[in-house]
Amino acid sequence: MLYPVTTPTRTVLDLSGLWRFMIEDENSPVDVTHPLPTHDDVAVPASFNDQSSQAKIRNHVGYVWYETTFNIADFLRTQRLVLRFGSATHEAWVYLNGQLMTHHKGGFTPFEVAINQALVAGENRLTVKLSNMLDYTSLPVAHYSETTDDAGHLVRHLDENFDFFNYAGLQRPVKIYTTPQSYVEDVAVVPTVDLTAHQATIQTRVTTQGDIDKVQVKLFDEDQQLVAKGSGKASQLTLTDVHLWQPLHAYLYTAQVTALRNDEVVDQYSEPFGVRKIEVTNGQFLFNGQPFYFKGFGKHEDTAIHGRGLNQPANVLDVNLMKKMGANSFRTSHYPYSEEMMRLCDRAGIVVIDEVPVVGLFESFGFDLNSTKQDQTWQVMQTATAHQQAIREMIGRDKNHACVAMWSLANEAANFEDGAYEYFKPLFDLARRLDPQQRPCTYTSIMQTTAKTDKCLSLVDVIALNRYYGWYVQTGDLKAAEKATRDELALYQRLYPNKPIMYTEYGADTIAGVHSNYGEPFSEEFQEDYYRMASRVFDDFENFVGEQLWNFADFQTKFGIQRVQGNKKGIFTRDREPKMVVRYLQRRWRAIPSLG
Ligand code: GCB
Repeated sequence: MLYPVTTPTRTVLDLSGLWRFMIEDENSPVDVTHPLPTHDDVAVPASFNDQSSQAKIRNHVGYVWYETTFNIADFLRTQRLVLRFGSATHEAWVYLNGQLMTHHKGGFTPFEVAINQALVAGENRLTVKLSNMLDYTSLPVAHYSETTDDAGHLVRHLDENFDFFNYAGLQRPVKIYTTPQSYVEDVAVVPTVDLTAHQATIQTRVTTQGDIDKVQVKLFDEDQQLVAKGSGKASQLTLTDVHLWQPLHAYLYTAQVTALRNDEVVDQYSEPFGVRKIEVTNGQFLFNGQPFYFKGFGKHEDTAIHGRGLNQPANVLDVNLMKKMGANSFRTSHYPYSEEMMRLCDRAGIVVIDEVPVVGLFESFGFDLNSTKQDQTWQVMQTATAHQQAIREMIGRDKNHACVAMWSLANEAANFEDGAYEYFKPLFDLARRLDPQQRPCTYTSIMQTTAKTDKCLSLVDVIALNRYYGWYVQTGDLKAAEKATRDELALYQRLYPNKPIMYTEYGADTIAGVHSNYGEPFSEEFQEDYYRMASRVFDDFENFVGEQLWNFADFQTKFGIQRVQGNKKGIFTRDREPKMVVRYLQRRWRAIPSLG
C-alpha cells in the first residue's frame, strides 16, 4: 500500500484537527444518519485516553465514536478520492454521510476506501466507530470478560497479556488523497547490489488499475539527477557508482513511476528507496558485506498526552538522541510504528527491526526458568488469521523501506509449548513469500523459553533474546545474573553456532532521581551496574550481533503493583530526560563501530 504523497497527478488533504468524540453508551444506540449527539472534542491524530479529564473515558473498554465534517473542492471531484486511515485502534467501522464505507480490524496498519460514490455536495460527515477491545482472536492479545453493574448494565473488562497501556483511537493521520481514475496501485522496489562493482540492479514491480498501456520508471539520486530509466510494469535498471544506504549514513534514491495511456501521462508516484545488501551468514548479520552490530533499543510509541498518537517532534528528538549516543537501531516493539517514523528512519539511517502487533501469545506468563509446565496456548489462542493479516499488512506497507533490516514476527510467545512450531512455520513461510527483499525473520524469545526448550529456533535467521537476569530473576544480584547471562549465551552459541544472537530486551526499572550508595535496584546506580554487567558478557561472544535494551524511555502501562505510573526501564524518562546510565552507554556505543 502506497503512502499518500502529492505528485503532478495527485494531491493529499489532511483531516487532522478537532473531531467530535464520545464513548458509546450501550443503552442508547447511535444513529449514524444523524450527527453524533455530543459536543465533546478530541484531537486527531492522538490516543483519546489522555485527552480526557475523566477516568471513565480514559479507561473505557468498548466502543467510542469520532466524527468530523469536510468539503471537497469541486475541481477535485473528477478524481478518484480515497479516504485513508494511518491506523484505527483496534477495530473501525467507517461511515460517510451515514453510509457504511469500510471495516478494518488491526490497530497498527493503514486501510483505505474510495469515497466518490458516497460524497454529497457541500459538507460531508465522516463518522467512525472504534472498538478498543481485544481478546484471544485479536492482536495483541487480552483476556476479555463481561459483568453487569448494579443497574444491570453491561461492563466490559480487559486483562491485557502485555504491560503497555491499551491506548486507542485515531492515533495516526486520517487523509483523503486523490488519484486519477486510472492509477498506480502499488510499487515494489528490490535492489540487488554487486559490492565489488559498486553497481546495483533495481527491480521495480508496478501494479496499476484502469486504462494504462505503459509504465515508465525513472530513478533519481539525492541531487534530483536522473540516473537510470526504463519501462514496463516489471523493470530492471542498473545503477553504477552506487551510493549505498548505510547504517547512520543514509542515501535515498527516488523511483518515479509514471503510468501512461497513448503516451499521455495518466498518473505518477514517487517512492524513495535505499540500496543496501542484508545477509545473515556464518553467525553474522552483514550489512553491505560488513558485519553489523545492532546498538539501540526496544521502544514504544508513547508520549505524554498524545499517548500512542503520532508525535513527530518526539520522533525527531528520539532519533537525534539515538544518534548522539552512537545507537544505530531500534525494534518497533510491539507493533508497526507510524509510516512517518519509518520514513524518518529511512532518512536518518536508523536500522529498524519491524515487529507485528503479536504480543502476549501465552496462556500464563511467568519467569520460572525451571518450569516444565505446558499450557494449552496453541489450542486456546485463535490468532492465526489475525497473525497472517498482520504480516501481510506490515510487509505490504513497509516492504520498500531501506531502514527495515529484519521482520520480527512475534514478541515473547509460548514457543516452548507443543504446537508452537506448527503455529509459526506457516507464518514464517508467509513472511518470506511476501517480502520482495527477502529480509531475515525472527521473533523475540521470552525467558521461559530456553535454548533447549524453544521449538521454533530452526525458523529464525537471528536468535533474539529478551532477558532480565538481575531484574525479574536473581533480582539485584548482578554476580549471579552475570553467570546466568554468560551460561545461557554459551549454550545458545554451542547449540546454534551458525546463528547470530542478539539481545532485544534487557533492563531494570529505574526511578529517575533515586540514588543508592549500595547500588540497590530502582536506583540509577543499579541501572548503570546492570548495563555494565551485561556489556561485559556480550563482548565475550563472537556470534553476538547486537544489544537493544529495554526501553528507550519510560512508558505508560496498565495498572499493576509492579508499575508506579508506568514502566520505568527507560534510560530516558518519559519526557526524554537522561538517566545516569546514558553517559555510560554513549561512551560504549560510540566506541563500537556499527560496521566492521
Ligand atoms: C517483556 C516485554 C515488554 C515488557 C518488559 C518488562 O518481556 O516484552 O513488553 O515491558 O518485559 O519491562 O516487563
